[in-house]
Amino acid sequence: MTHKIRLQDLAILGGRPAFDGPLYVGRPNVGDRQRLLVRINDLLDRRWLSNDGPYVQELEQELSRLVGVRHCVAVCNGTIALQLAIRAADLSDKVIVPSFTFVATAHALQWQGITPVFADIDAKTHNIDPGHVEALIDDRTTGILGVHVWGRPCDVDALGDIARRHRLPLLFDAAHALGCSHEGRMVGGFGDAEVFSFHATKTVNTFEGGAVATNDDALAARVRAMRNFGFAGEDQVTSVGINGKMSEVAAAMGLTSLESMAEFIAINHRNYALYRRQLADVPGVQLMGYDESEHHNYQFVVLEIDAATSDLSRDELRDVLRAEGVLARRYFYPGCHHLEPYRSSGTAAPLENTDAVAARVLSLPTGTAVRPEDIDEVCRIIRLAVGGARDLRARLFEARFGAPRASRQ
Ligand code: T4K
Repeated sequence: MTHKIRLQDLAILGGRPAFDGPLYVGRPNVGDRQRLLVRINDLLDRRWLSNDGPYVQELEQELSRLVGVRHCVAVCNGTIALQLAIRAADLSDKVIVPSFTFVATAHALQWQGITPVFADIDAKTHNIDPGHVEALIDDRTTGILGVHVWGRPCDVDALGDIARRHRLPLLFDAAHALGCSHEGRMVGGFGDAEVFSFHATKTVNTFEGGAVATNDDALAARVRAMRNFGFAGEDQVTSVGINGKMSEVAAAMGLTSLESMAEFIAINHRNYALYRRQLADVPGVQLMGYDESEHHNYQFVVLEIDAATSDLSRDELRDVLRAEGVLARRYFYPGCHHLEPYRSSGTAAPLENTDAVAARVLSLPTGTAVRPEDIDEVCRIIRLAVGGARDLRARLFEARFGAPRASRQ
Protein backbone atom coordinates (compact mmCIF):
# COMPACT_ATOMS: atom_id res chain seq x y z
CA MET A 1 0.00 0.00 0.00
CA THR A 2 1.28 3.47 -0.89
CA HIS A 3 0.54 6.25 1.60
CA LYS A 4 -0.85 9.46 0.24
CA ILE A 5 0.64 12.54 1.86
CA ARG A 6 0.48 15.34 -0.69
CA LEU A 7 -2.19 16.20 -3.23
CA GLN A 8 0.14 15.42 -6.11
CA ASP A 9 0.50 11.84 -4.75
CA LEU A 10 -3.12 11.12 -5.71
CA ALA A 11 -3.39 8.54 -8.50
CA ILE A 12 -5.89 10.70 -10.37
CA LEU A 13 -3.06 13.25 -10.70
CA GLY A 14 -0.57 10.64 -11.87
CA GLY A 15 0.63 9.16 -8.54
CA ARG A 16 0.88 5.42 -7.90
CA PRO A 17 -2.47 3.91 -6.81
CA ALA A 18 -2.68 3.43 -3.04
CA PHE A 19 -3.93 -0.16 -3.35
CA ASP A 20 -2.32 -2.88 -5.45
CA GLY A 21 -5.66 -4.55 -6.14
CA PRO A 22 -9.29 -3.40 -5.91
CA LEU A 23 -10.74 -2.64 -2.50
CA TYR A 24 -14.41 -3.62 -2.84
CA VAL A 25 -17.35 -2.28 -0.86
CA GLY A 26 -18.63 -5.70 0.08
CA ARG A 27 -16.35 -8.70 -0.18
CA PRO A 28 -18.10 -11.78 1.19
CA ASN A 29 -17.61 -12.79 4.83
CA VAL A 30 -16.49 -16.40 4.82
CA GLY A 31 -16.67 -17.62 8.44
CA ASP A 32 -15.19 -20.89 9.69
CA ARG A 33 -14.05 -22.71 6.56
CA GLN A 34 -13.53 -26.02 8.42
CA ARG A 35 -17.09 -25.98 9.78
CA LEU A 36 -18.36 -25.32 6.25
CA LEU A 37 -16.30 -28.14 4.76
CA VAL A 38 -17.52 -30.58 7.44
CA ARG A 39 -21.10 -29.65 6.56
CA ILE A 40 -20.45 -30.03 2.84
CA ASN A 41 -18.97 -33.50 3.46
CA ASP A 42 -22.04 -34.39 5.51
CA LEU A 43 -24.48 -33.36 2.83
CA LEU A 44 -22.51 -35.24 0.20
CA ASP A 45 -22.51 -38.37 2.40
CA ARG A 46 -26.24 -37.95 2.92
CA ARG A 47 -26.81 -37.45 -0.81
CA TRP A 48 -29.49 -34.95 0.04
CA LEU A 49 -28.66 -31.84 -1.94
CA SER A 50 -31.87 -29.83 -2.20
CA ASN A 51 -35.68 -29.93 -1.69
CA ASP A 52 -36.20 -28.89 1.92
CA GLY A 53 -33.23 -30.85 3.23
CA PRO A 54 -32.03 -31.02 6.85
CA TYR A 55 -29.66 -28.03 6.58
CA VAL A 56 -32.38 -25.85 5.06
CA GLN A 57 -34.71 -26.84 7.89
CA GLU A 58 -32.03 -26.15 10.50
CA LEU A 59 -31.27 -22.77 8.94
CA GLU A 60 -34.95 -21.85 8.96
CA GLN A 61 -35.18 -22.74 12.66
CA GLU A 62 -32.06 -20.75 13.54
CA LEU A 63 -33.30 -17.73 11.60
CA SER A 64 -36.78 -17.89 13.16
CA ARG A 65 -35.18 -17.99 16.61
CA LEU A 66 -32.81 -15.12 15.86
CA VAL A 67 -35.50 -12.89 14.45
CA GLY A 68 -38.31 -13.97 16.77
CA VAL A 69 -40.89 -15.07 14.20
CA ARG A 70 -42.97 -18.22 13.78
CA HIS A 71 -41.86 -18.86 10.19
CA CYS A 72 -38.79 -18.23 8.13
CA VAL A 73 -39.00 -19.82 4.69
CA ALA A 74 -35.59 -20.09 3.02
CA VAL A 75 -35.40 -19.60 -0.75
CA CYS A 76 -32.81 -19.32 -3.51
CA ASN A 77 -32.32 -15.53 -3.41
CA GLY A 78 -33.78 -12.32 -2.02
CA THR A 79 -35.48 -11.35 -5.28
CA ILE A 80 -37.45 -14.60 -5.45
CA ALA A 81 -38.25 -14.19 -1.74
CA LEU A 82 -39.75 -10.77 -2.56
CA GLN A 83 -41.73 -12.19 -5.46
CA LEU A 84 -43.10 -15.02 -3.33
CA ALA A 85 -44.05 -12.71 -0.45
CA ILE A 86 -45.76 -10.30 -2.88
CA ARG A 87 -47.77 -13.14 -4.46
CA ALA A 88 -48.56 -14.80 -1.13
CA ALA A 89 -49.89 -11.47 0.20
CA ASP A 90 -52.10 -11.30 -2.91
CA LEU A 91 -50.78 -7.95 -4.13
CA SER A 92 -51.79 -6.80 -7.61
CA ASP A 93 -52.38 -3.66 -9.72
CA LYS A 94 -50.44 -0.96 -7.80
CA VAL A 95 -48.10 -1.20 -4.82
CA ILE A 96 -46.36 1.72 -3.10
CA VAL A 97 -42.63 1.33 -2.75
CA PRO A 98 -39.62 3.65 -2.38
CA SER A 99 -37.55 4.47 -5.44
CA PHE A 100 -34.41 4.75 -3.31
CA THR A 101 -33.62 1.04 -3.16
CA PHE A 102 -31.83 -1.67 -5.12
CA VAL A 103 -33.75 -2.19 -8.32
CA ALA A 104 -34.76 -5.74 -7.28
CA THR A 105 -37.45 -4.29 -5.00
CA ALA A 106 -39.27 -2.61 -7.90
CA HIS A 107 -38.55 -5.43 -10.35
CA ALA A 108 -40.09 -8.01 -8.00
CA LEU A 109 -43.39 -6.17 -8.46
CA GLN A 110 -43.08 -5.32 -12.15
CA TRP A 111 -42.07 -8.91 -12.98
CA GLN A 112 -45.53 -9.99 -11.79
CA GLY A 113 -47.39 -7.30 -13.70
CA ILE A 114 -47.75 -5.05 -10.67
CA THR A 115 -47.01 -1.33 -11.06
CA PRO A 116 -44.60 0.05 -8.48
CA VAL A 117 -45.79 3.48 -7.37
CA PHE A 118 -42.73 5.29 -6.12
CA ALA A 119 -42.89 7.19 -2.86
CA ASP A 120 -40.28 9.69 -1.76
CA ILE A 121 -37.98 9.13 1.20
CA ASP A 122 -37.15 11.06 4.32
CA ALA A 123 -33.92 12.92 3.55
CA LYS A 124 -32.46 12.09 6.98
CA THR A 125 -33.34 8.41 7.35
CA HIS A 126 -33.25 7.55 3.60
CA ASN A 127 -36.35 5.43 4.26
CA ILE A 128 -39.81 5.69 2.70
CA ASP A 129 -41.79 8.73 3.84
CA PRO A 130 -45.09 7.57 5.43
CA GLY A 131 -46.74 10.93 4.66
CA HIS A 132 -46.05 10.51 0.97
CA VAL A 133 -47.17 6.87 1.09
CA GLU A 134 -50.56 7.90 2.43
CA ALA A 135 -50.90 10.66 -0.18
CA LEU A 136 -50.29 8.13 -2.97
CA ILE A 137 -52.94 5.62 -1.89
CA ASP A 138 -55.85 5.34 -4.29
CA ASP A 139 -58.49 2.74 -5.07
CA ARG A 140 -56.04 0.70 -7.15
CA THR A 141 -53.46 0.43 -4.37
CA THR A 142 -53.24 -3.13 -3.05
CA GLY A 143 -50.29 -2.91 -0.69
CA ILE A 144 -47.23 -1.13 0.69
CA LEU A 145 -43.69 -2.45 0.38
CA GLY A 146 -41.21 -0.59 2.60
CA VAL A 147 -37.45 -1.07 2.51
CA HIS A 148 -35.17 -0.91 5.56
CA VAL A 149 -32.43 0.90 3.65
CA TRP A 150 -28.90 0.29 5.02
CA GLY A 151 -30.52 -1.92 7.69
CA ARG A 152 -31.97 1.12 9.47
CA PRO A 153 -35.63 0.22 10.02
CA CYS A 154 -38.40 2.18 8.31
CA ASP A 155 -40.94 4.05 10.40
CA VAL A 156 -42.74 0.75 10.95
CA ASP A 157 -45.25 2.24 13.38
CA ALA A 158 -46.49 4.99 11.03
CA LEU A 159 -46.57 2.58 8.08
CA GLY A 160 -48.40 -0.04 10.17
CA ASP A 161 -50.98 2.56 11.15
CA ILE A 162 -51.52 3.63 7.51
CA ALA A 163 -51.78 0.02 6.35
CA ARG A 164 -54.34 -0.77 9.05
CA ARG A 165 -56.49 2.28 8.34
CA HIS A 166 -56.53 1.58 4.60
CA ARG A 167 -56.76 -2.21 5.06
CA LEU A 168 -53.64 -2.81 2.98
CA PRO A 169 -51.06 -5.56 3.38
CA LEU A 170 -47.69 -4.23 4.52
CA LEU A 171 -44.47 -5.95 3.50
CA PHE A 172 -40.87 -5.02 4.16
CA ASP A 173 -37.80 -5.59 2.05
CA ALA A 174 -35.34 -6.34 4.84
CA ALA A 175 -32.54 -7.41 2.48
CA HIS A 176 -30.06 -5.25 4.45
CA ALA A 177 -31.50 -5.72 7.89
CA LEU A 178 -30.74 -9.15 9.35
CA GLY A 179 -29.62 -8.56 12.94
CA CYS A 180 -31.14 -5.07 13.12
CA SER A 181 -33.80 -3.93 15.58
CA HIS A 182 -36.46 -1.27 16.01
CA GLU A 183 -37.23 -0.33 19.62
CA GLY A 184 -35.56 -3.55 20.69
CA ARG A 185 -37.64 -5.78 18.40
CA MET A 186 -35.71 -7.59 15.71
CA VAL A 187 -36.50 -6.84 12.07
CA GLY A 188 -38.30 -9.83 10.58
CA GLY A 189 -41.54 -9.65 12.53
CA PHE A 190 -42.91 -6.33 11.27
CA GLY A 191 -45.81 -5.99 8.82
CA ASP A 192 -47.37 -9.05 7.23
CA ALA A 193 -44.01 -10.41 6.10
CA GLU A 194 -40.40 -9.34 5.73
CA VAL A 195 -37.85 -10.48 3.19
CA PHE A 196 -34.15 -11.11 3.80
CA SER A 197 -31.34 -11.51 1.30
CA PHE A 198 -28.37 -13.78 1.97
CA HIS A 199 -26.49 -12.77 -1.16
CA ALA A 200 -22.70 -13.25 -1.03
CA THR A 201 -22.24 -9.57 -0.13
CA LYS A 202 -24.63 -9.58 2.85
CA THR A 203 -23.55 -9.83 6.50
CA VAL A 204 -24.80 -13.42 6.61
CA ASN A 205 -24.61 -15.19 3.28
CA THR A 206 -25.65 -18.44 1.68
CA PHE A 207 -23.70 -17.65 -1.56
CA GLU A 208 -27.11 -16.76 -3.04
CA GLY A 209 -30.22 -16.96 -0.90
CA GLY A 210 -33.07 -15.26 0.83
CA ALA A 211 -36.00 -15.87 3.15
CA VAL A 212 -39.54 -14.79 3.88
CA ALA A 213 -40.12 -14.18 7.60
CA THR A 214 -43.66 -13.94 8.95
CA ASN A 215 -45.93 -14.68 11.89
CA ASP A 216 -48.80 -15.38 9.51
CA ASP A 217 -49.27 -19.18 9.29
CA ALA A 218 -51.35 -19.07 6.09
CA LEU A 219 -48.95 -16.72 4.30
CA ALA A 220 -45.99 -18.93 5.28
CA ALA A 221 -47.82 -22.02 3.97
CA ARG A 222 -48.48 -20.29 0.64
CA VAL A 223 -44.82 -19.26 0.30
CA ARG A 224 -43.69 -22.80 1.15
CA ALA A 225 -45.96 -24.32 -1.48
CA MET A 226 -45.07 -21.76 -4.15
CA ARG A 227 -41.32 -22.11 -3.68
CA ASN A 228 -41.79 -25.81 -4.63
CA PHE A 229 -43.88 -25.50 -7.84
CA GLY A 230 -47.12 -25.29 -5.83
CA PHE A 231 -46.89 -28.91 -4.64
CA ALA A 232 -49.03 -29.74 -1.62
CA GLY A 233 -48.29 -33.49 -1.74
CA GLU A 234 -46.54 -35.93 -4.02
CA ASP A 235 -49.03 -35.68 -6.89
CA GLN A 236 -50.97 -32.67 -5.72
CA VAL A 237 -50.49 -29.13 -6.96
CA THR A 238 -52.75 -26.57 -5.36
CA SER A 239 -51.35 -23.29 -6.66
CA VAL A 240 -49.10 -21.83 -9.28
CA GLY A 241 -45.51 -22.13 -8.15
CA ILE A 242 -41.91 -21.64 -9.06
CA ASN A 243 -38.63 -23.30 -8.21
CA GLY A 244 -37.49 -21.04 -5.37
CA LYS A 245 -35.80 -23.73 -3.26
CA MET A 246 -32.58 -23.17 -1.37
CA SER A 247 -29.95 -25.86 -1.89
CA GLU A 248 -28.32 -27.74 0.97
CA VAL A 249 -24.89 -26.34 0.17
CA ALA A 250 -26.31 -22.82 0.41
CA ALA A 251 -27.91 -23.64 3.76
CA ALA A 252 -24.61 -25.16 4.97
CA MET A 253 -22.95 -21.82 4.19
CA GLY A 254 -25.81 -19.98 5.90
CA LEU A 255 -25.49 -22.00 9.11
CA THR A 256 -21.74 -21.48 9.12
CA SER A 257 -22.14 -17.79 8.39
CA LEU A 258 -24.74 -17.38 11.15
CA GLU A 259 -22.34 -18.92 13.69
CA SER A 260 -19.92 -16.07 12.96
CA MET A 261 -22.52 -13.33 12.64
CA ALA A 262 -21.60 -11.63 15.94
CA GLU A 263 -17.94 -11.54 14.89
CA PHE A 264 -18.80 -10.13 11.42
CA ILE A 265 -20.92 -7.41 12.99
CA ALA A 266 -18.20 -6.54 15.51
CA ILE A 267 -15.76 -6.03 12.62
CA ASN A 268 -18.28 -3.97 10.68
CA HIS A 269 -18.83 -1.86 13.78
CA ARG A 270 -15.11 -1.40 14.29
CA ASN A 271 -14.76 -0.31 10.65
CA TYR A 272 -17.66 2.10 10.92
CA ALA A 273 -16.21 3.63 14.12
CA LEU A 274 -12.80 4.05 12.43
CA TYR A 275 -14.33 5.85 9.44
CA ARG A 276 -16.43 7.96 11.76
CA ARG A 277 -13.49 9.07 13.87
CA GLN A 278 -11.25 9.85 10.93
CA LEU A 279 -13.81 11.68 8.84
CA ALA A 280 -15.42 13.63 11.68
CA ASP A 281 -13.69 16.92 10.93
CA VAL A 282 -13.72 16.83 7.11
CA PRO A 283 -15.89 19.76 5.99
CA GLY A 284 -18.74 18.97 3.62
CA VAL A 285 -18.74 15.22 4.20
CA GLN A 286 -20.76 13.35 6.75
CA LEU A 287 -20.87 9.70 7.66
CA MET A 288 -24.41 8.35 7.90
CA GLY A 289 -25.11 7.47 11.53
CA TYR A 290 -26.65 4.51 13.32
CA ASP A 291 -28.73 4.67 16.49
CA GLU A 292 -26.34 2.95 18.89
CA SER A 293 -29.17 2.00 21.26
CA GLU A 294 -30.49 -0.47 18.66
CA HIS A 295 -29.01 -3.61 17.08
CA HIS A 296 -27.38 -2.98 13.70
CA ASN A 297 -25.24 -5.06 11.38
CA TYR A 298 -23.29 -1.98 10.18
CA GLN A 299 -23.05 -3.60 6.77
CA PHE A 300 -23.04 -0.27 4.98
CA VAL A 301 -20.68 2.64 5.57
CA VAL A 302 -22.31 5.53 3.73
CA LEU A 303 -20.65 8.85 3.17
CA GLU A 304 -22.80 11.84 2.28
CA ILE A 305 -21.09 14.59 0.33
CA ASP A 306 -23.02 17.81 0.55
CA ALA A 307 -22.64 19.74 -2.71
CA ALA A 308 -23.50 22.99 -0.91
CA THR A 309 -20.62 22.82 1.57
CA SER A 310 -18.04 20.59 -0.11
CA ASP A 311 -15.81 21.83 -2.92
CA LEU A 312 -15.70 18.31 -4.33
CA SER A 313 -18.74 16.56 -5.77
CA ARG A 314 -19.69 13.01 -4.86
CA ASP A 315 -18.80 11.82 -8.37
CA GLU A 316 -15.43 13.58 -8.31
CA LEU A 317 -14.61 11.92 -4.98
CA ARG A 318 -15.68 8.59 -6.42
CA ASP A 319 -13.31 9.11 -9.37
CA VAL A 320 -10.46 9.99 -6.99
CA LEU A 321 -11.10 6.83 -4.95
CA ARG A 322 -11.47 4.61 -8.02
CA ALA A 323 -8.11 5.78 -9.35
CA GLU A 324 -6.61 4.57 -6.04
CA GLY A 325 -8.26 1.15 -6.38
CA VAL A 326 -11.07 1.93 -3.91
CA LEU A 327 -14.27 0.82 -5.64
CA ALA A 328 -16.73 2.95 -3.69
CA ARG A 329 -20.32 2.56 -4.93
CA ARG A 330 -23.14 5.04 -5.49
CA TYR A 331 -25.87 2.83 -3.98
CA PHE A 332 -28.78 3.51 -4.86
CA TYR A 333 -28.15 6.07 -7.58
CA PRO A 334 -30.07 7.22 -9.56
CA GLY A 335 -33.20 5.75 -7.91
CA CYS A 336 -35.49 3.20 -9.55
CA HIS A 337 -37.74 5.84 -11.12
CA HIS A 338 -34.82 6.87 -13.35
CA LEU A 339 -34.21 3.27 -14.47
CA GLU A 340 -36.05 1.26 -17.09
CA PRO A 341 -38.81 0.34 -17.47
CA TYR A 342 -39.96 2.86 -14.85
CA ARG A 343 -38.36 5.93 -16.43
CA SER A 344 -40.14 5.45 -19.76
CA SER A 345 -43.48 4.77 -18.12
CA GLY A 346 -43.31 8.44 -17.02
CA THR A 347 -45.64 7.79 -14.11
CA ALA A 348 -43.36 8.71 -11.22
CA ALA A 349 -44.06 12.02 -9.50
CA PRO A 350 -40.97 14.16 -8.83
CA LEU A 351 -39.10 12.65 -5.89
CA GLU A 352 -37.11 15.52 -4.48
CA ASN A 353 -35.50 13.81 -1.50
CA THR A 354 -34.76 10.64 -3.46
CA ASP A 355 -32.93 12.66 -6.11
CA ALA A 356 -31.04 14.70 -3.51
CA VAL A 357 -29.96 11.67 -1.45
CA ALA A 358 -29.09 9.59 -4.53
CA ALA A 359 -26.82 12.46 -5.65
CA ARG A 360 -24.83 12.63 -2.42
CA VAL A 361 -24.30 9.07 -1.10
CA LEU A 362 -21.20 6.97 -1.53
CA SER A 363 -20.79 3.51 0.02
CA LEU A 364 -17.29 2.81 1.31
CA PRO A 365 -15.51 -0.54 1.68
CA THR A 366 -16.20 -2.54 4.81
CA GLY A 367 -16.66 -6.12 5.99
CA THR A 368 -14.18 -8.68 7.25
CA ALA A 369 -11.89 -8.30 4.22
CA VAL A 370 -11.17 -4.65 5.04
CA ARG A 371 -8.31 -3.98 7.48
CA PRO A 372 -8.00 -0.96 9.77
CA GLU A 373 -4.94 0.20 7.79
CA ASP A 374 -7.05 0.12 4.59
CA ILE A 375 -9.56 2.42 6.27
CA ASP A 376 -6.78 4.74 7.45
CA GLU A 377 -5.61 5.07 3.86
CA VAL A 378 -9.10 5.54 2.38
CA CYS A 379 -9.71 8.32 4.94
CA ARG A 380 -6.34 9.92 4.15
CA ILE A 381 -7.31 10.00 0.48
CA ILE A 382 -10.72 11.50 1.25
CA ARG A 383 -9.19 14.16 3.52
CA LEU A 384 -6.56 15.06 0.91
CA ALA A 385 -9.06 15.24 -1.95
CA VAL A 386 -11.78 17.12 -0.10
CA GLY A 387 -9.33 19.44 1.68
CA GLY A 388 -7.49 20.26 -1.55
CA ALA A 389 -10.55 20.19 -3.78
CA ARG A 390 -9.99 23.54 -5.48
CA ASP A 391 -6.37 22.82 -6.22
CA LEU A 392 -7.28 19.30 -7.33
CA ARG A 393 -9.90 20.61 -9.75
CA ALA A 394 -7.49 23.15 -11.20
CA ARG A 395 -4.81 20.50 -11.72
CA LEU A 396 -7.28 18.12 -13.36
CA PHE A 397 -8.43 20.92 -15.64
CA GLU A 398 -4.86 21.70 -16.57
CA ALA A 399 -4.04 18.05 -17.21
CA ARG A 400 -7.07 17.77 -19.46
CA PHE A 401 -6.91 21.03 -21.36
CA GLY A 402 -3.22 21.87 -21.10
CA ALA A 403 -3.64 25.31 -19.54
CA PRO A 404 -4.41 26.63 -16.06
CA ARG A 405 -8.10 27.18 -15.51
CA ALA A 406 -7.81 30.91 -14.79
CA SER A 407 -6.13 31.63 -18.14
CA ARG A 408 -9.15 30.14 -19.92
CA GLN A 409 -11.74 32.22 -18.16
N1 T4K B 1 -33.66 -5.66 -2.01
C1 T4K B 1 -32.62 -4.89 -1.66
C2 T4K B 1 -32.88 -3.64 -0.88
C3 T4K B 1 -31.32 -5.27 -2.02
O1 T4K B 1 -30.27 -4.47 -1.69
C4 T4K B 1 -31.12 -6.46 -2.74
C5 T4K B 1 -29.79 -6.85 -3.14
C6 T4K B 1 -32.24 -7.24 -3.06
C7 T4K B 1 -33.51 -6.80 -2.68
C8 T4K B 1 -32.15 -8.52 -3.84
O2 T4K B 1 -31.55 -9.55 -3.10
P1 T4K B 1 -30.78 -10.73 -3.91
O3 T4K B 1 -31.71 -11.24 -4.97
O4 T4K B 1 -29.51 -10.16 -4.48
O5 T4K B 1 -30.52 -11.76 -2.85
C9 T4K B 1 -25.11 -6.15 -4.87
C10 T4K B 1 -25.72 -7.50 -4.58
O6 T4K B 1 -25.59 -8.39 -5.67
C11 T4K B 1 -27.17 -7.42 -4.19
O7 T4K B 1 -27.50 -8.62 -3.56
C12 T4K B 1 -27.42 -6.27 -3.21
N2 T4K B 1 -28.80 -6.10 -2.92
C13 T4K B 1 -26.87 -4.98 -3.78
C14 T4K B 1 -27.05 -3.85 -2.82
O8 T4K B 1 -25.48 -5.13 -4.03
P2 T4K B 1 -24.20 -5.33 -7.18
O9 T4K B 1 -24.68 -5.52 -8.58
O10 T4K B 1 -23.78 -3.99 -6.75
O11 T4K B 1 -23.13 -6.44 -6.82
P3 T4K B 1 -21.65 -6.59 -7.24
O12 T4K B 1 -21.53 -7.82 -8.00
O13 T4K B 1 -21.12 -5.34 -7.84
O14 T4K B 1 -20.94 -6.85 -5.85
C15 T4K B 1 -20.78 -5.88 -4.87
C16 T4K B 1 -19.34 -5.90 -4.35
O15 T4K B 1 -18.91 -7.11 -3.81
C17 T4K B 1 -18.42 -5.56 -5.41
O16 T4K B 1 -17.75 -4.50 -4.88
C18 T4K B 1 -17.62 -6.86 -5.67
C19 T4K B 1 -17.73 -7.66 -4.45
N3 T4K B 1 -17.93 -9.11 -4.59
C20 T4K B 1 -19.13 -9.55 -5.06
C21 T4K B 1 -19.39 -10.89 -5.15
C22 T4K B 1 -20.70 -11.38 -5.67
C23 T4K B 1 -16.96 -9.99 -4.20
O17 T4K B 1 -15.86 -9.58 -3.78
N4 T4K B 1 -17.21 -11.35 -4.25
C24 T4K B 1 -18.38 -11.83 -4.71
O18 T4K B 1 -18.59 -13.07 -4.72
O19 T4K B 1 -25.36 -5.81 -6.20
